[in-house]
Formats: sequence, C-alpha cells, structure tokens
Amino acid sequence: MTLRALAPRFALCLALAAWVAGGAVARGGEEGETPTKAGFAYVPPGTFWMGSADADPGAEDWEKPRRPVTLSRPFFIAAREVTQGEWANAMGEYRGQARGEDYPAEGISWDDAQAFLERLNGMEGNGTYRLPTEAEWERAARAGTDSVYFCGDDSRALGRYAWLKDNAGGVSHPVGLKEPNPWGLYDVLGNVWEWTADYFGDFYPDNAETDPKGPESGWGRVTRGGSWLNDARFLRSAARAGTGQGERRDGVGLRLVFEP
Ligand SMILES: [Ca+2]
Repeated sequence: MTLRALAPRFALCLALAAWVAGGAVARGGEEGETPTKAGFAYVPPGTFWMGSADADPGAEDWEKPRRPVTLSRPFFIAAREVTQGEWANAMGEYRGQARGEDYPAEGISWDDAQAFLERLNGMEGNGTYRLPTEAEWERAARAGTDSVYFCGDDSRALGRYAWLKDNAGGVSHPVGLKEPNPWGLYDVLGNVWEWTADYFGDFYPDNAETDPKGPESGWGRVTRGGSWLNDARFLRSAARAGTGQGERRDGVGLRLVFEP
C-alpha cells in the first residue's frame, strides 16, 4: 500500500509527503537531577524552531512558516517505536507487516492507537501514556538541532540512523538496530511513521506558540518521521503527512509519550 490522499486537494501533499513494564520514574528530587524512566528519554522544557526553513529545498508549504515554539513542561518520550510484542501484550493480537516481537507495530490507525493507549493506561497505575503532540514529536526528533535531519543537511548520513526506502529492502526492521538521535531516540526518522495527537492543518500559524496542540479540527491526523517505504525527503525533521484517523496503512505505527 502506498501513501495516498484521503481528500483530492491533499493528494499532492500525501504523495510527497518498550514502553518498559514496571519502569520506575525518578522524579528528580535533587536540584539539577534529571528524572529518568527506563526505556524513555527525558525532554526538558524549552524553545525550538519548528517547521521548515525557506532555505530547505525539500520543504513543502505545509511545513511553514518556521516559527519558535516553546514547550513549557518536560515530558518523557519512548526511546523506541511501540513493538508488535508490546502491542500484542496489550491488545491480544499482532499487528504489522514483518511479524516478530521486536518489529514495530504498524498498519495501525489513529483510532486503534487510542484503544491501545486506553488499554495500556488501564494496565499500569502510575502516570499516563499518550501520543506526542506534533510539536513534542519535532522537538524530540530534532534533539536541539536546526538542520534538515538531526544528523545534518545531507541525506547520505541517514543510513547510520534510519531505515528508509534506500536501505530497508521493502520491509520494516526490528526497533533500535540503528544509532539513536542525540537525545537517545531510535528510529525516530524512518522505519515506521509515528502518529501524533494533532489534526493536520494546511499551514502553521504565523506566530510564536507555546504548547501548541494543532488545529481544533481537521480531516486527518499528523504522522511524522517517514518510513521504510519512503525517500529521504519524507524523513526530514520537519516533514509531515496527514492520514485519516481510521486508516490502517503499512509503514504507520506509533511512539509513546509518558506523563508521570
Ligand atoms: Ca519512526
């Protein structure tokens, strides 16, 4: 299955376009101590440039305008995509193209992801698992970088960090085999697209934002990061696609955020 548009006017847009069970959360009671959660990366509050710079020749209109976004609260984001084993543990069935415990769950709709989160939150008592907002995803993916990819502007560097069309051989791969980004996220670019909580909008607002949650409504939800199906341009840190929230597509999975 290929990425395709839900609505004709977005056809071009789309054509182009563990958890660790029982992991304890240290709350960082000592000043300067960074909280930890096993299997998750801690993302501190801060401001970053979200979206594509005009200088990026691969940038699309719906990745602009680039503007400063502040995330006022820290959060934890999973170091790895949700695996098929984790999905099956919560949902009682495997979901994915290349079946195996350590492969990413994929072919999952946004609605399916909500059911998974509900199940997961019912299984574990402390804290809440949810999808990242689009801004949280991009901040974590950029990991302090302003380049096209977290590994620079040249897509030829991606092979060390990402599974994409050029090197994936037409299948997804077990999570965590490539090198992580600077904040410890594996496969944040490539392997499978990752659902975010936000509705897809045509453009970003033309102003700085704090804790943005995307448009109030929309025809689909935002997926990020590109997949084993895609060329490098879809793996740019600012690249985004919209997908109907009921659609189950190859190459689309998820990554968890955890709030203590
Ligand atoms: Ca990914």
